[in-house]
This record gives sequence, structure tokens and C-alpha cells, in this order.
Amino acid sequence: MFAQYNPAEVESSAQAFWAKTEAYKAIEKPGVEKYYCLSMFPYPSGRLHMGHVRNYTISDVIARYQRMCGKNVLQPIGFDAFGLPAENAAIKGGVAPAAWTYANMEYMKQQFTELGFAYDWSRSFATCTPEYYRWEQWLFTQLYKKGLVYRKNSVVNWDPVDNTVLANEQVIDGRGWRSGAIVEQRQIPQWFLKITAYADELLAGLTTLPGWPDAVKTMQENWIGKSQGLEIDFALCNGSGENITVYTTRPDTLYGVSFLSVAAQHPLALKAAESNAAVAAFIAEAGKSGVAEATLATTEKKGVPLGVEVIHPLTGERVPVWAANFVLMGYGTGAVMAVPAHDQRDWEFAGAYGLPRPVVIAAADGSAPDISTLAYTDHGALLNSGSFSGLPFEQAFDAIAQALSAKQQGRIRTNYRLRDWGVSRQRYWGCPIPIIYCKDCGDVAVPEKDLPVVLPEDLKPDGAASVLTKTPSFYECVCPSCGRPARRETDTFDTFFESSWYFARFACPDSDGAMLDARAKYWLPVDQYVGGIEHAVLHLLYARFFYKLMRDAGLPVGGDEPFKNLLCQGMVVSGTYYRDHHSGKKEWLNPADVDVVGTTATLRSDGGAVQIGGREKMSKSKNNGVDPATIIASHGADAVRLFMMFTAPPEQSLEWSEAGIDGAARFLKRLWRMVADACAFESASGAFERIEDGRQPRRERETLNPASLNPAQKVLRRKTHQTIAKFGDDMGRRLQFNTAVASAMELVNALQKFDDASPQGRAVRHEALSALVLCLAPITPHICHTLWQELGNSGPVIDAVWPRADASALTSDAIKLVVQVNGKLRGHIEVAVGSDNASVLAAAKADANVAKFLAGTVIKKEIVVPGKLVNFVV
Ligand code: ANZ
Ligand code: ZN
Repeated sequence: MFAQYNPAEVESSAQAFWAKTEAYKAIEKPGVEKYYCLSMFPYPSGRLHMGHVRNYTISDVIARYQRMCGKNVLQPIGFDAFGLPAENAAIKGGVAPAAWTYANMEYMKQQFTELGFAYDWSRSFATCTPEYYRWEQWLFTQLYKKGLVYRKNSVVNWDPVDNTVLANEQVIDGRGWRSGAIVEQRQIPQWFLKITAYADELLAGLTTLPGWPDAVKTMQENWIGKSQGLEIDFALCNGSGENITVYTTRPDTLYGVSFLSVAAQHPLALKAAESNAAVAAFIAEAGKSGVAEATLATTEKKGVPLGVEVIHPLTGERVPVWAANFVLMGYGTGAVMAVPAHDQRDWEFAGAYGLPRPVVIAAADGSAPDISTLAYTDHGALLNSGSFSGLPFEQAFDAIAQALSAKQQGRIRTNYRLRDWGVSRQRYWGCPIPIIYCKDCGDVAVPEKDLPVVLPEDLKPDGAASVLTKTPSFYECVCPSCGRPARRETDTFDTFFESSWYFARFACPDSDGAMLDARAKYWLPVDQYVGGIEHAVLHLLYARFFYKLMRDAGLPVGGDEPFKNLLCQGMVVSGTYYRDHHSGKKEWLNPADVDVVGTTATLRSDGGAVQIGGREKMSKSKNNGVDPATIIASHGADAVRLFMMFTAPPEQSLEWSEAGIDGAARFLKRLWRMVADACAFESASGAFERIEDGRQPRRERETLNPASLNPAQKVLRRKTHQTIAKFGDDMGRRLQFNTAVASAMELVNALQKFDDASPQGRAVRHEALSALVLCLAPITPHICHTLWQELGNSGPVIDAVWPRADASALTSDAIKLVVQVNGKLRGHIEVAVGSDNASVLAAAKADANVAKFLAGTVIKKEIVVPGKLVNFVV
């Protein structure tokens, strides 16, 4: 049994044991502290990639550590199973999306098992099952009743050839991915969730999350984008008594207004277009290009005068109104007071159309700032602003707000950049939106007793328009209110819907009387969430929003926030290799097929040279992905896991390297050998008999007696307890697993040098090996499962108690000495205080580097300066 380390054998036997004993099945235990550890669940694309492996290994290590610390751990996994790839596969290959999805899930489940992840599979589900999505339909109908759901027209990408709406990723260079037709922007009615009603709470909640990375909180804060400003009314000069209301965060610049700009879709622009061809043309052009907020700052500023004027509320001057391409209809009031001297966009616009740029804010030294090359956008004392001149920003803000409010031409307003969440998708493979359209009753939510609205799984999408719109058996229905024939909504939910609450459902996946039951109260919130930074905004914001919606629907969630601690792991990157193709394109070669020596790389198959590119995130486009399945087969899952945890701190990017994986495998082999040798030794020395037939050997060992240890034994024991302390801190508090592993490697090195067969020496070694196996168990669970048994323990290592450092062993009575050869520094050693000269000299000679310099020489003199140094004269 205890021959060579054979990862495949060790791993499959540990996995079989865990499966047989349902080792990771989580059961609610009132009174026992729970720990809910979760990774972002995968889309069932078919195969795991290294990014997945890293993500899931990190949370698995945390879950296993917490379990050994005595917590009642839940670590579930499932599949985010709706979405476009399944539909595309169905269009291409003629496979039903459901069949494709389930087959992929099976394969991925197998991969998860091979990696040894401690999942409670009894709680697993795919989000495409009616048992799951019925509850999000139910929540939607509740929100509909509360007025938190509404329908309005909104812009989509429209493919005029395929007659279908396209997702952003299906628009390539402005054309439909299948038809190649130029994509149009179309307004169609869509459903929205009023996330803006929760904007303030979503913002305030961020301050209650000390366990989240600051970067993520900042991104959410910016996305919500709260701003304090003023709405100001400018009266139209046409004597109609109408106003244009603008929103500004800089009322202090009011005297610098030289025109107003409104969005192309602003009612005033639309009205002007009726009698003004230039305005009409401008609106048509703006409609085609569509305004993405991200590109607003950089696009060329364009506009057209509307031929309308307004009156400045404080100076009474006439100000012209323009339509401008950088003003969004959906933000503020869709109208802006332009201050070209102090806003860069207005500065550019004024430059393009020859409009004045009056300066009204002073530079820091009180003089007028130079605005000849750029707008001056800092705050400062007011200039040329009537009675407000000289006031600093805050006072000017308040004074102007007051002056306008007295005239009933202005009011303070808070604005959010956050938009309501458009949840309609014109796609087949998603959760049906539970609404029925009745000619007589209007929009009717599907009553609870009729839920779920089941998505037919056997339809064949063809890429043109959602197949649901061509399936009368789906959309023909009866109005729940009046009983007359009606039509069902054929749009489905954005797939962010499913991922916004799956973590809560894991607490009670089989609850069929309610979306969540009392078990949710026990497990929620998630104690540790692990996932990619690409989800820092949308997924995490929607999940936080849903949590509050569920809370307000009276469901038993714990607290106000779903994820107590968040860890965003870094990317897995690897080298890229290519050859220049005659076509001018690069042919990317997989790193697994390339040999690299120094700075030259050759393709293994033909021996020819290849170019070395940069290190980049593993991706299909650069063909630099390494398939986890191959590496597990060649090195074992434990080596992959160890590599992932050792090579970099979790939030930094991790560079894939063959040498790194080899190193991890070598370390495990060494650990195995060391335990094997220790056990074999004890067997040979008669401490216990080794029984090969699998019965537990009798393992008697002298108990460790700390008081009786000699200096060298004390040093090793101290190292053992330092390692335990380091692991506890790194795994529990810092989540820096790489430094923990480094300390395990040091302990292995120290053990290798420890040559002491005395009974207490063996006891100290045994303690060190046991500590190593316990500490590494969360990271390399398979090998530790076997080694723990070999060390003579009866229960499985997953149920062992996390070791605690013995404080008395930590107090150092060891000191560091410098070792010299002929007066030159050659090494450092650590010895116990009070060690005699003989043992100090022995330790010095045993140091590898010192030994190198002593090899083949004759030592003429040995000098020991107690507490300081050793010098060999040769
Ligand atoms: C005058 C002004 C002077 C402005 C100045 C800025 C600097 P946040 O902070 O993001 O809320 N704005 C208002 N509505 C807009 C819209 N629909 N589309 C494009 N821009 C809009 O930004 C508020 C500022 O963005 C407002 O303050 C307004 O320009 C502009 F020296 O008003 B400001
Ligand atoms: Zn009706």
C-alpha cells in the first residue's frame, strides 16, 4: 500500500470515500455556527477552464479549512443554465438547448469531482428547471403588484433581415452576426425592474461591507452615481409660459451659461423638427448611431440650433437652445445648461460652433483662469457673477439655490446614474416572463396558482426571431381575469435574473411551498463569496438588489446584504506563441505544444522556431489555454490545486507554468516519502508492526514530553508550531494561501535535516508530520486523506480538528547564528539557547551552503562565539 505516490489511485480512493460517506452533505444544525462558502456558479459551457479551477479551488480550500475549525459548512454548486450559447449551439448543431445543457453539466460535474471539490451535490440544481424558475416568476408577479415592475419602450439592436433583436455581443462591427445586415436601433416595449427605488439603500449598504474589496465597492458606488445638484427652469421666450428644466451639479457656474443643450429626443427638439429640416436630419442621424454613455466624452461634439431662446433666470439675458449629441435623454432632465468655460464637453461644443465662453470661476490665485486650450473645471471663487461674485463653491451653491427657489425657478435634487433594470430579452432559452396580454384587461400577471409558466424545451430555434413567437401552443392562452382568449408574453428574462438569487435557493433547493423556507434564515448570508472581478458591478449589484426584494417580500433571508465577505480572484495568464502566416494573420500555437529554452521557442511537432508573444489571460483567441483535464491526468488534482494556491496570492494574476506544476507534484512526492519513511522506520524499530493486509497497525509511540526535549528537538518543534500559527492566520484571516504553503515547504526542509531516531525525536517528527498533513488537508485533500490514515489516525482528516499552535513551543529559546568560512559569510543557522559547542558546530556543518565550502578541505580551526557566530578556518 505504501509504495510509490500514485496520485490517480490516491485521488480516486479519497473521492470514493467522500461519495460513499456523503461527506459534504450539509445539514442545518441549530446552535452550531454555520459557514456558507460559495463560488460564482458556472455557465455550463462544456468544460472547465483554468480560471474556473482557480476560482473553485480557492473557495474549496476556505470551506475545508472552516470545517476543520468546527463550523457547520455549506458549499454548494449549480449551473447558470439559461443563455445564448445553448441557443446558438441549437441553431448550429440542431441539438435542443436543454439536451446540450444537461450533457455539458454531466461532464462538468465529473470534472468537479475529479478536482476533489467538497460540494454538497444534494443541493445542486440547474436554473433552467421549472422548479427553480417558477419562484423568480412568482417574485416578479409580487413586484408587479407592488409597482416595482413596469413596461416602457426601450431601444434594442434590430436585425432587419433576420427580423430579430440581437444581444450586444451578436452585433459585430455594426452588423448582425448571422445576416450581416446593418443593425438598426428600434424602440420596443420592454419590462423594467425599479432598481432605482433601492438606489439609496444599495449605496448606503456598501458601508456595511468591510469584507469586500474597496475596488469593488468603488465600482458599485460609481455605477449608482449619486449626485447632488439643482434643477433650474429657463423660461421660453415665446411667451408660452413654458420652461426648459435643466439638471446641473454646478449651479455656481450659472452666470457662465451661454446656451442650453438638449438631447436629440428631447420634446423641444422633436417639436422643432416638425418645422426645421436641419433639426429633423440631426435627430435621424443621432437615432442611428445611438449614444453609449461610455463613448460620450470622446465622440466628436455635434449639434444643431433649434431656433428657440430662453431667458436666464438671474441675468434676464436671452440664451439660445441647441440639440447636442452628447446629452442623454435618460439622465437628469435631458437638458443641460452649457458653461463652455468650465465644462470640457461644452468647451468643445462651443469651439465647434463659435459660441462664447464667459469665465465665471477664478483660479486658485483669484485671477481668471486660462481657458484657451481646455475648460477650467476646478471649483473656485465666483467671478463676474453679480452679487454672488467672490463666494466659494459651497456658499455659492446654497445662495444660488436659495435665490432660484425664491423665484420658484429652481430646486435641489439628488440624481442617480443608475438606470432601472431592463429585464426583457427576445430570446427562447430563458425564463418566460409571467405576463398575459388581454385586449380587455390589459397586462395581467399570471396568478400564483398558474405558475410556473413552463418553457417548452423541444422547440428548434432557427436564429430568426424568437421561436416562442412562432409557437401558438405557447403564446395562445386565456386571460386569467376575464377568461377570454389572450396572448402570453414571449420575451424571457435577462439571465442575470437567475444568478441574482441562486445562492439563497441553495439553502433550501427543494422548498416547493415557497421561494425560500426557514433554512434560508439559518444559512444566509453567504459568509464567503469567491468570483471574478468582471462581476463587480452588474451581478453583485443585482444580487444585492434581489436580496432586498426578497426581504421586503417577507422571505426569511438573514440581514440586508447577501455576501458578507467577497474575494475576487485574479486571472490565470500564460505565455502566447505564434507564427506569422502568409495571410498576414498570426497563427497562435498552444503552450502545451511548444518547448521553450531560454528565449527561444520551438514547436514540438516540427522542431521549427516560433515567436514568443506576451503573457495574457488564457483565451481561445490566443490559443493559450491549458486544459485542466490534461494536467489532472498527468500530475493529479492535488498538484493542480497546490500550484493554484502556491503560485500567487488569490487576488493577483497567476502565471501558468509547466515547471510550477512539476514543482508542486515533486513537493507532494517528497511529503509522501517523508511520511512513508517515518512510518516504515517506526515499523522497523518495533514501535509498531506494519501489517500489509490493511488492518490498522498497532502504533505505539512514546508521547511527546516538551519539557524533556533537547535543543535540536526544540527547534523543530518550534518550527512546527510556527507553521501551524502561520497557516491559521493565512487561511483564516489573511486569505493568503501562498505564504502558508511556503511555510509548509520550510517545515518539510527542516524535517529533512532532522535526523534523530530517539523516542522523543520520533515523537517530535510525528507531531511535525501530523501538523503538515492537517495544514495541507484543505489544499491537497486527497493525499492528506491517505497520509492522515498512515500516520495512525482512525477518523478521516476532513473531520480532524484544525491544529492550534502551542504558545509555549513558540516562545523562542532559539537564536540565529552566522556561519563563516575563512571569515566570509556562508550561512545562517538556528540553535537553541544554551546549546553546547558540539551541537552548534554540527548544525553549522549541516548547513547545505556551508557544507559546500567545507567539502574537500581540512578544517584547521573551529571558532564559536556564543550567541553570535561560528567561523571555520580551512
Ligand atoms: C452645468 C455645468 C457646469 C455642469 C460645469 C458641469 C460642469 P453628474 O455629476 O454625473 O450628475 N448633465 C446633466 N444632465 C445631462 C444629460 N442628460 N446628458 C449629459 N450631461 C448631462 O453630472 C451632472 C452634470 O452633467 C450636470 O452639471 C450637467 O452639466 C451634465 F462647469 O451643468 B453640468
Ligand atoms: Zn381579460
